[in-house]
Order: sequence, then C-alpha cells, then structure tokens
Amino acid sequence: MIAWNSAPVPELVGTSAGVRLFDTALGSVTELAAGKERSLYVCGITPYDATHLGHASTYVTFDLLNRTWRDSGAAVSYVQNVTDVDDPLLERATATGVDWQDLAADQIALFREDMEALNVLAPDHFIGAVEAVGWIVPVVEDLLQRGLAYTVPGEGGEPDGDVYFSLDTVAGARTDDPARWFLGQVSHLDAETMLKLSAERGGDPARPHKQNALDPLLWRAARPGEPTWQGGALGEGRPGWHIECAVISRRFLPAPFTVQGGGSDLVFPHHEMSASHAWAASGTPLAQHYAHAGMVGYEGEKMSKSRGNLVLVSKLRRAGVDPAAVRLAILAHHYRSDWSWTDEVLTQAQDRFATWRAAAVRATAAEVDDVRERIREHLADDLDAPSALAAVDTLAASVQEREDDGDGRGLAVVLDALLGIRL
Ligand code: 5CA
Ligand code: ZN
Repeated sequence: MIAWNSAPVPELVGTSAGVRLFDTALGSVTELAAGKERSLYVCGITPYDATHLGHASTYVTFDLLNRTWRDSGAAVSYVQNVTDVDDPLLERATATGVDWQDLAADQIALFREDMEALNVLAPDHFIGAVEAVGWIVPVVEDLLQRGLAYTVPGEGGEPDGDVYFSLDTVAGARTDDPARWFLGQVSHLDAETMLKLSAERGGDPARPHKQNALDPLLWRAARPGEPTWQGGALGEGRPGWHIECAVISRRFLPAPFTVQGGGSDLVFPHHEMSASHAWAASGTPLAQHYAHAGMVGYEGEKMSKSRGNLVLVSKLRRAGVDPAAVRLAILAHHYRSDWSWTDEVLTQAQDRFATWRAAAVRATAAEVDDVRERIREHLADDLDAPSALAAVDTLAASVQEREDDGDGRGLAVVLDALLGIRL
C-alpha cells in the first residue's frame, strides 16, 4: 500500500560514527557489524484506535535509528507492515458495527497523517497483511509438507484445518547449527512467563490437540462471517500474525536483516515466533538484532480504549498542538524506558520547543558545529535522545540573552536532520 510523504532530510557536514544499540536477544548494548547497508523492519499498526502516543513513540524511536544510520552514510532499507486483517481488528469492527475494511482504511489514513506530521521518514515498503496473503500461503504449505507444521481438528462446531507451527520439531532440527533458532532465543523468558504472555497477547495455549501449548497459529481455517482467502492446499482461511511479519520482512529485506524493531510488548510471543518461522522457512535467522521501545502509558496506567485513556496524536493535532512538540515530548524519554504521557510532559516539551526556536537564530556556526557533534555522540550511544536534547538546552540557554543573530538556520538544519525536529 502507499506509505506517506517524507520531508527531505537536510545534508549535514561530516558523518556520525554509527550507532551502538541494545539488542534484546543479546541482552546488552552491541556494536553493529561494519557495513554501509542497513535494513530495518518495524512492526506496524493493527489499524484500530491508531495512532496513540505509544505507537507514535515506537515509530519515532526507529525513525531516530533510521536518521542516525543515514547520517553515518549508510543506505537504509526500511519495511513496515500493517496488520490489516486480524482478530482484534475484526472484533472492533463487529463491536462498533462498521465494516472491517472501512475501519482499517480510516485508521491507516489517520496513521499516515500522524506520521507525516511527526516527521517520521516513510518506509520504502509499507505492506498490508491482506496484500501478503498470496506470499504467505506457499510458505505455510511448505512448512506443512516438511512436517514443521500440523493441522488441528476443530471442536465444538469449530472447523477442522487450523494450521499450527511445531515449535518442538523446529527447535530440534539442525541443532549443530550455531545460528539456529531455539525457543527463548529472542526473549529469554521462562516457560511459565511464555505461557502467560501467549494467552495475553493473541496466542491460544488452552486450545486442545496442540503439540505444544505455545505453538502459534499459521493459518486460520475459514469461519462463517470472517473474511477468507484461497489458501491452496491450506483451504480457505486467513494467515496467522507472526507469519505475516516473517514473510513480509523476508520478501523485501536481506536474510538476516539488520534490526527487527517494535514495542517491548512484541518481544514475546511475536518476535520470538516470527524468528522461528523465518528460520524454519529458510534456514537463516530473521534478523541480526532485535530492538524494542518501552511502553508508553497515560498517567501511570496502561493506555487502552477500554480505560478510555488513549491519547491520540490526531486529537492533539486537532487541538492545535504543534506535532514537533509531541515529537520533542517523546524524545525527552529514553526509548528503552517505560513512561507515561501527562499534561506536564506536553507542557515541558512545548516550553522547550519555544526556547529552542527563540535561541536558534543566535547560535554561531562554531556552536552549531559543536552541538551537532554532541547530538551525534549521544545518538550513537544507544539512541540517547534525552542527552542530545540536554546538549541543545545548554546551547539554547547560553545564547538566549544575546542581542545579535548568529548563523541563522544552522541549528534548525541540524535538529531537523538528526532529531527530526523542525523549528
Ligand atoms: N500489528 C502489530 C505488530 S505486527 C501490532 O502490535 N500493532 S499495534 O497497533 O498494537 O502496535 C503498533 C506498534 O506500536 C507495535 O510496534 C507495538 O509494539 C507498538 N506499541 C503498541 N502499544 C504501545 C505502547 N503503549 N507504547 C509503546 N509502543 C506501543
Ligand atoms: Zn509484526
């Protein structure tokens, strides 16, 4: 599907040294392998109640990674999906009496506007699950044929033919391969926590006749009233969630690609299972690194429609809030920490934005050079945006009282290119 428009990224003097990043699978900050080609897949929205501040924060985080890579002279391939058919979307459509396709289309349109307003660079490929069904089917057929997946009989009026992925079979295969996938490779969780998270995050550990309670769904056989597609040997149905991201990323990016990104709610089961699928399908790891953004809540609580506390970017925009201030509010928090949106967070960001704006024209060329290198250093250190912002604050405070204008647009250009903040 069509993504959104990216504002051009200004060229800066010099380059950054690259970035060290916290890798969830490794459990530490790591240097990326040398190279001038980087590839990024960030798990996209399920298009209902988008775009809340949590979504925005995750996409701004990976936008910072994208900008930092580009600033280091790397060519970046960026892919993002849209889960435009899945249980939660269908449930919301049914509950609100709208057509699921209309709901998805409206929310995707809103998401595009929000991303553009937040100055998030668009992915090169923005791919819906619906578009990907025809690519997913042969992969699942192949897994079935190779005995790495199995069908489960329906019970209590449910149809036969749901296809599940056999974690134990895949984990037991090619154990001499050091790059093989094993359960826990990405998340390092214990069995009890995996079971709990699977039940909470779209899995069905209680489903009878599964080989392993954690085995994820690859293909859901057609049910009355649900959208379905022709699945060849799989019969009519629709794809499971993790195979969607495994197949879309693999289609457009190298194997393995550099970074698999998303919010920390996706570490398990989603990224663990996508990694298992990619390895089973092709014998190569999904990604070299796994990076996760912290969860954003509202005033200390989880943000959710049912609590009625969703902070939507589109609502803030309509209330006249400058999206650059929203972006600045996000960047004021380290991407790996969990944090809460409050009115105070926004007010502080708006004050900071106003200060920067007033100060920008007074900075001299030498001061701009200095702050540019400081921002680069902080971003290279696991995307430490709060420290980068503090460096700009220091400069802004020191030039505030000056009478004369300095370098004009110099600081604005640096902030735009590296932080995506347009003054
Ligand atoms: N479609 C799937 C991914 S394939 C999905 O998780 N969709 S989502 O709409 O629920 O979330 C979209 C992105 O925002 C994901 O990367 C998710 O990890 C992230 N996200 C969701 N809620 C939050 C939150 N409260 N804070 C930070 N990031 C969040
Ligand atoms: Zn995903």
